[in-house]
This record gives sequence, C-alpha cells and structure tokens, in this order.
Amino acid sequence: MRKILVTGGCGQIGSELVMELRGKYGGNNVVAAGYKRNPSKTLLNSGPVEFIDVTNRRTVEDVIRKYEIDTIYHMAAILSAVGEKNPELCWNVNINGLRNILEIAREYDLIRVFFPSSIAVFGPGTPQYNTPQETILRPTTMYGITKVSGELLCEWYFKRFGLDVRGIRYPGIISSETPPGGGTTDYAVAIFHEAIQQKRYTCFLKEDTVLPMMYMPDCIRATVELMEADLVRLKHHSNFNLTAMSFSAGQLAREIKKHIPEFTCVYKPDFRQEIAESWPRSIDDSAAREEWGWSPKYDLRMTVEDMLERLRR
Ligand code: AKB
Repeated sequence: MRKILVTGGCGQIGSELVMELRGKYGGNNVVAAGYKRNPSKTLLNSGPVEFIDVTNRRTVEDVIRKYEIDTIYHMAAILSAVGEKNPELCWNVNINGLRNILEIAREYDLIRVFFPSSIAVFGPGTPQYNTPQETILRPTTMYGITKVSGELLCEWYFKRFGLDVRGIRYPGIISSETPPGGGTTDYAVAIFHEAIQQKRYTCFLKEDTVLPMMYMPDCIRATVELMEADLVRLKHHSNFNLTAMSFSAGQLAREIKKHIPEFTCVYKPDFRQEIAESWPRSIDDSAAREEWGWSPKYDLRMTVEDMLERLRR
C-alpha cells in the first residue's frame, strides 16, 4: 500500500486531492500537510494532518520518516498574483521548497513525486492558440519563471538520478470546496460565490480575456491518472500540457446568467490583466492524450451547472 504525503494539502487542489487519494488508498495512508490555513473538519476527520514548511527541510523530513512516506504530491506553491506582489516568497517556496522535496525524494529513495506546473510557463512570445507541448518558454511573471525552472529541475532529477517525477501544466482550476489562493484565474471561482450571494461581480479581468480552464473533478482525475500511468509509455515527465476548455470572462458570466437571470458582471481590470494576456488562449494537450490517455469530461455548461448546484447545497 502506498504511503502518500500531499504538501499544500489544505489548499485549493491539495484538499480535494487528499480526499480522492484517501478514498483510493485508505485514510491513514495519506498525510495532508499544510502550512497556514486551518484544515477543514473533513480533512481532520479522515486521516493524518501535519504542519510543514516546505522551505524548512527538517519539517518535511520529520513527516517522511514518521509515516514512512514513499510518494509525494508536492502541491504547495505561491501562485501568479501573489508571486508578483511577493517575488521573494514565490522564489523561496516554489524553487527552494521544490528542491527540498526532490532532494528528500532522492535521499529516501521515494517511488514517485508529483510537481504542479502551470500555463504560466508560457509567455507573450509563445503561440497563443493551441499552444504546443514543445514551444517557447519565456514567462514574464516570477511564478512562471519558478515553474519553468521547476520543470527543468524535475527533468534533471529524472535524468541524473532516475527519480520518477511527473507533472502537469495546470490551466485555471474551477472548484467549489476550497477557494484558490492568489492566482490570476481566481476570478473564475469568485464569480460563482458572488453571483449566488450578491447577484453581482466585479471582475478583475476584461470581458474578452480568454484563458484555458478545467473543472476540479477533471483536474483530480488527471493528476491521479498521470501518477498511475505506465512509466515506459511516458516520453514527457514533469511538463504535460493539459486542458479541458477555454472561455472568456464574459462567456462565463453569460453562462451563469442562464441560471441566475438577475446576475450582472462588471469589468475593472487590474494588474492581473497583464499576466492573463501573457498566457495562452488555448492549449494542445495531445501528448497527455497519447501518452497516458487523458480526456476531459467537463465543458463550460456542465461546469457551471455543477458548480452552482454544489455551492447552493
Ligand atoms: C494562477 O492563476 O496563478 C494559477 C495558474 C494558472 O497556475 N491558477
């Protein structure tokens, strides 16, 4: 039986990933590790929760030894908007934190590590439509810089030490359980909460800003499927392009309006507009489809329906 550590285990993706992995491998075999956020009762009541700081190697090593961990999903990260406001923190968590995880994985002979990359690895010079797997990686955000460096670092550990590190370039993730923490795509979650509670939302991106997106059930399934894929089939490792849909802020608002006719959305772009404009509009994820059978289930209509139903419940 696997013994799994999920760093960032109380965050947007981490908290739902922990629950999926606990269902699959047993509650006691999946440790949720968080830094600051208060863990939910669901997390606390379904298995071990530990507090670690990924930039402090000792705190990670203690948990690895205590639970005899053999697999790490390293979800702890500083996202794009917070990263621009606090670049030093972003570098420290995303680079030094990742390096601690990779070093520990190598020294303790772990089976596998998951690394969350992002569409932020791309930049204004990258083809914006159907962005290829292999293309120009010249991001203009600190977050993007740490993600490109992270991909390269993971690749180096794979080639040099045979460490099985796998990763996905996540698009914006829409979810109902835990709010995202400081990204550029966060509007696509906040808009649902405001639509239900206030019937009004002020969006920090322009109406016609299109970004690649994915609903959480697809995101979790993709993450677990990649981690369970046969290594010999993988030509890529830590940098898979992945997508489910692309839409503009205006399209999302109009889809929500179909369910909440009184809902209005106004657009007041801030510094995040420039970040969004440096990212692709749509993604070519054929490598993920070919190498580990990726196929998304949720489109915009299904996502909006399911999000509203869950949030109202
Ligand atoms: C962000 O907006 O920073 C993240 C991402 C796309 O990696 N959601």
